[in-house]
Amino acid sequence: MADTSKPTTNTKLATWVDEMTALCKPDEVVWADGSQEEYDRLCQLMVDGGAYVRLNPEKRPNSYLARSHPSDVGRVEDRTFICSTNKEDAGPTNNWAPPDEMRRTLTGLFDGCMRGRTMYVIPFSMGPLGSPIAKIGIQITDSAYVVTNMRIMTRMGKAVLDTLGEDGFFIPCMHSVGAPLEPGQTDVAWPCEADINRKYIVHFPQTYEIWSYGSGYGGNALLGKKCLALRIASVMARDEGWLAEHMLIMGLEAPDGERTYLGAAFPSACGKTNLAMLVPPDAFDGWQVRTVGDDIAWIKRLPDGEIRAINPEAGFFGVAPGTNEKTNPNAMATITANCIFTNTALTDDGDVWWEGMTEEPPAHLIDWKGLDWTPDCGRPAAHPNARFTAPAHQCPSIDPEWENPDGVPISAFVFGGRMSQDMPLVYQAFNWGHGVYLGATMGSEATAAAIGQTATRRDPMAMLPFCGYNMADYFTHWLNFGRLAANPPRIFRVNWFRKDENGKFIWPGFGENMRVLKWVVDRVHGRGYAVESPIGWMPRHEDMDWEGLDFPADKFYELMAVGRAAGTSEAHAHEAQFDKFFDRLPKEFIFERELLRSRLWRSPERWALAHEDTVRQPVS
Ligand code: TSX
Ligand code: MN
Repeated sequence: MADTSKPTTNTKLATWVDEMTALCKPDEVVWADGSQEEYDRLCQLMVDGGAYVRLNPEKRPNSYLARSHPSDVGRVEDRTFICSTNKEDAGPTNNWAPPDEMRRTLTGLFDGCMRGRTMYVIPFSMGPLGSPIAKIGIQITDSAYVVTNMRIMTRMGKAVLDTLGEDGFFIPCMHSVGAPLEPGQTDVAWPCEADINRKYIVHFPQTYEIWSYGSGYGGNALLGKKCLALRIASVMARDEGWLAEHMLIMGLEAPDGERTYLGAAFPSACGKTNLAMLVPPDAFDGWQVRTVGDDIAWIKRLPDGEIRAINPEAGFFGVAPGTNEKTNPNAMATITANCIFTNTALTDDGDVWWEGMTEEPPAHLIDWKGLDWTPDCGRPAAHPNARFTAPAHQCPSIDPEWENPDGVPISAFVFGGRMSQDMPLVYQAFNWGHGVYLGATMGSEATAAAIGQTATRRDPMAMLPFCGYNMADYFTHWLNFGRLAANPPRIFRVNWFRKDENGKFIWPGFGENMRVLKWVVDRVHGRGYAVESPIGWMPRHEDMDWEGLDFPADKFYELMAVGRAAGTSEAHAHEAQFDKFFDRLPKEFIFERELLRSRLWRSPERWALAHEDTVRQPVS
């Protein structure tokens, strides 16, 4: 007999939901249909519960401010686990626990965890519905915050069940805030597990399963994003021969209409969303930047060897602080309506505010904790990790191809970091293997809070917190992926953050980064000039387009210089970085490191890139 109490004919799904209902013991089960009516109703529920504030519809139509519990404000990396049978398959950079032991722990935690609450079943698609690259997930959650955010961040609801059909495959994603209610117990605005050691973000890579307990925030709770689209998808990608990457996807359209797409990976605090939505300088009349995605790329190699990518998401979950009309006008336009803001401040006229939004802060605000705030009070008004959840289609720079089920063709990968010294503005890898090495050794300076000093933190391909298996195997997978590509994407390193001897940024960044991207595009199409250096192909001053910007050659070479000593110590740091992977590290990486050392060995301490005799090299 067909089970008419469920809006699905998928027996696996129906059985799983029954099992999870029996385990979690909710008061009620609701299948999310993804409708506007449902969204409005759940937002109202959150308003009534005290976690959402409806913003002034004149200022921010159909938008809400959510305030989380002050302890539940970000991803909990220490509590994130990869539970493969063998510890070595999770690798030295992931937390591992034995899967059977973890299953026992989780079963104990989830037993009765939704008492007094509603269990929502959320069918969602990562990627355009029915795309050959897309994957379907089903999230079970007891959080209406999750349902409403997932409706913006994914294709969610009834249509997904239709696509799933009777025997379609889905990734089960279990989530609970971990705060059951006793009969008669009154709820709090933002329920979550207070004890950090009882929070769990767990991935079972062999069965493609996600279990998240105790947190209601961001990547801990919106399981389609980091948990599915990166950690589990990276494992599926390894198993199926594709790539799931922590990359923005952007298209660069030349005045003649030629469009070049690239994927770019940056660690946090490098302005990835700003780059994805970049507005070119006035002098680049006729050039357009088109946004496909700002965070995640799923990249496939077609049978003919062509490389194509989709953005698996349907929205942006962007960091709000620092976003303004200068740093990212397209983001500001994207968030004018239909958004959820989490942990920003609230203005007296019912709008949102965060540090860096305006030059002058308002005279009075309600801060992210709900307290009165004035500019002199000594506390930030918004949490530094405050977010906007915004529909991607509202972005003025969204690419017309962004929902193409076959994705967009990828011509280049860009790896970046935040380096104040020694790392040039841009250079190109010699070949695929060298490029993978550049991605694997990328790093960013972070201030170690305890000592207030900056140290380079290596974050290979910006995937350190997001790779669901051993990173050494991940490097091998990357090397193999390019070998079978018909025309492997060219690989580049960039650094917008070099400082001069006075500690000032040398490069203006933001829109001016278009000049770097134009050189990248020219190189990809075999028409950009570059000279060979020990670390890769580099543009000379005359190889870049300086129209509309006074950036003299000596300043440029200060920005581009790398010396023998710095390069050699960098190579030494790579050795230390890769130590922990010992036997699984691809041997190509040893060769790349020794080649780098050899190239540096007899090179000048500081390259004179402007030298008259330098040979022009138009081959990419
Ligand atoms: O996002 C950034 N990008 C990429 C933009 C497309 N940021 C912000 C990083 C924090 C998230 C940058 N900050 C960039 C950049 O290219 N560059 C810098 C450093 C910088 C900051 C300010 C100025 C110049 C460089 N200049 C003035 O403020 C006048
Ligand atoms: Mn990210």
